Amino acid sequence: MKRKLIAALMATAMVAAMAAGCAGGAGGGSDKGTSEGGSEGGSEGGSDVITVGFAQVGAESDWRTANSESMKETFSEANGYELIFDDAQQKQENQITAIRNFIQQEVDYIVLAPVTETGWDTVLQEAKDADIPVITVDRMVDVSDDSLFVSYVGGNFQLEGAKACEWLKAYADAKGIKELNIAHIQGTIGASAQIGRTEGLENAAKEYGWNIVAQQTGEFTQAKGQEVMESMLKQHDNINVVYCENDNEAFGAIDAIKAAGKTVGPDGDILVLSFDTVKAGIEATMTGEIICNTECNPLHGPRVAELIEKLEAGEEVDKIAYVDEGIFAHGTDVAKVTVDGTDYEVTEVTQEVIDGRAY
Ligand code: GYE
Repeated sequence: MKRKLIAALMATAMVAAMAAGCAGGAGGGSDKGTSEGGSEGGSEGGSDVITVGFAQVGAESDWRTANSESMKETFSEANGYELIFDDAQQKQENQITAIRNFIQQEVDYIVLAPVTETGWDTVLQEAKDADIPVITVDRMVDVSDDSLFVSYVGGNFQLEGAKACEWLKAYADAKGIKELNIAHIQGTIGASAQIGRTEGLENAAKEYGWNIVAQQTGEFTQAKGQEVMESMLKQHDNINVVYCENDNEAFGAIDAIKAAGKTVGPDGDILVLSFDTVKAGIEATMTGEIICNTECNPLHGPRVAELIEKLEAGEEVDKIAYVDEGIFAHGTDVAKVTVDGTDYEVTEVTQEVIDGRAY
């Protein structure tokens, strides 16, 4: 790919600025993006270093931390990359600014984990006009022209939601639970992970006659999950299931439930379902505090690198590359779930399972 003269000049200018004692962020940017080592160290012009601008969502959850680590580890100087990492603090406008900065810096690739799905047409057109390929990762964009991004790699959130709900249906049947009164703590509204997981629950509630007694966003954070659960418990005394759209919300919800004098788990008052299976989440699944945890794999660094390698070699890449994900539960009451004719085996969480996991 085109090695960018301006990027090299900027790197040189930045080294000069630093030598002069000006600690600083990426040139021209008003956001607080951290230039992870790369821009000062890496590209003494002329090398084959590939510059990647990564517009990350934020640092809202354990999942996100694992995801950022995976990206930083993969796009390292040692691997031949210069990574410009921008943390948007869950704000789309920050991501748009970051992308414009990446375009100015003439990066080789833009990698975008979009906070929400809509609102990307203009800035992605700017990237296209500048001839910079955009790879979307983790969450999807909803754009009128599909050529505005090269590829999507990440979870299939509709499928995740459907798997979780099929598990709940089978579990309720196995345990003879007749009535489900569900508190629904959603993710960031408009994010792919929220849209798909919510769709799964709403479809199942309609089909199986479940009551969604309350529905509110917990913004994928533990603090908000706790706050929302507290207020839902005050308003409804019949909640027997909480469907949290990620592990951190579940941690907060569990704290709120306990603080209200209620219990969680297979023999408790409330069943907690969650998504992600981060370390603390899978551990809580072993104890039953989270009864079912649908996996969402955050280790996207190597997957994006593979895409970039293919593009560098002039090869075709899949437009959508969903990651295979499992479903984990406390106990063995449900052995498998079936969605659209495909069976998914449910893994009972044991210490061995926990020890064998990569994140
Ligand atoms: O489930 C949540 C994070 O987009 C899949 O974002 C991701 C979600 C993940 O904050 O924990």
